[in-house]
Amino acid sequence: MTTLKQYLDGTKCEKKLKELIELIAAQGVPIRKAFISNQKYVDTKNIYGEEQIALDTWSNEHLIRVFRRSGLVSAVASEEEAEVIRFPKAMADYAVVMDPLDGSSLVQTNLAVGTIIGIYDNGDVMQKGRNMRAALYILYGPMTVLTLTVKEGVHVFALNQGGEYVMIEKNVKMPEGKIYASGALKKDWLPEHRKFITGLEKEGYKLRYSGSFVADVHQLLKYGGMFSYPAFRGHKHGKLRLLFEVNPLGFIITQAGGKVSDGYKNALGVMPEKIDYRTPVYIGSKGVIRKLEKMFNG
Ligand code: AHM
Ligand code: MG
Repeated sequence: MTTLKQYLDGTKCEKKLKELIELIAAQGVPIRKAFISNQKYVDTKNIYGEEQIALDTWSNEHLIRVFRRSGLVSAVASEEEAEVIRFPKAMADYAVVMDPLDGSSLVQTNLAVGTIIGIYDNGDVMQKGRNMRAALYILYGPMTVLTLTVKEGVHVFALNQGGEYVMIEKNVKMPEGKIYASGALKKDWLPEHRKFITGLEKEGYKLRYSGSFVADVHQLLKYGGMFSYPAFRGHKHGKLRLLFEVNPLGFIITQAGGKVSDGYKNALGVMPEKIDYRTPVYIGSKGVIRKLEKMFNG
C-alpha cells in the first residue's frame, strides 16, 4: 500500500510543496468531523448572495487559519471571500485557490461534497489555470478520497481508519464514456447547448447530475462522459467560477487525459478578469469535448 507521503517522496515535488499538499490532505479529517457539528444555516450570505450553511463558513475559516499558520502560503483566493488574502510573512510563495466546500447545498441531504484546491508556485492567484503547479480535491462521500495531480499523473487516495491516505487508484486515465450532466434550468438553455445535449441523448448518453460539481466530475474519471454548466438565458458566463472550481478540476481532468472548455476553447488558457470570474464549463472525456467545441465554433 502506497501512502500519500510515500507517493510524494517519489515525485519531483520540492520539499515545501510536499509539506503543503500533506497539510491540506490532513484537513480532510477535521472537515469531515465538522459535518456532524456544523450543519446549520447561518444568517449570512456569501459574496454571490447565496445562502451559506455553517459548514462552508467553517471550512473556509479553518483552511485560511491553517494556511496562515503554515508559513507556506503567501496568497489565498477562496470562493467564500471577496478579496485575495495575503500572508506577507510566509516563508514560501505558494498561492492557493480554493472552494472550501463545493456542493454545499447538498450537505443537509448527506450527498457527496468536496474541498477543491489549486496551487500556483509564484504567489499569484490571478493567472491561467494551465500554470498550476498542483491540484487536488478531497471528496467526502461514503469514503473520504483525495484525488491529486502534481503533473505526474492523477492518483486517488482513500483515508483509512488510522487517518492516513493510501493510494487506491494509480495513474487514472479517463475513458470515453457515456455519462452526461447539465446544470441550469432546461427552459433557459441556449439553442446550441440544447442541440448538443439532445444529440448526446440520442447517442445513448445517460444523465447523472447530483448538484455537486466535484462529485459529478469525480465519477467521470471512472466512467467518462461530460459534465456541463452552460451559459444560460440572462447568464452568459454560467454559474461556476473559473478560479476556484473550473481551473483546479479542469487541470486534474486534463492530466487524466480529458479536456475542459468554455464551449469554444480550453478554459485553462483563459486569463481571469476578476477573482469571482464565472465561466460556462464543459468538462470530461477528450472526444466529447472536442466534438462540442467543433459544433460551437461552427
Ligand atoms: P457551491 O460552490 O456554492 O456549492 O456552488 C457550486 C455548485 C456546484 O457544485 C454544482 O455543480 C452547482 O453549484 C449546482 O447548481 P444548481 O443548484 O444550479 O444545479
Ligand atoms: Mg463551489
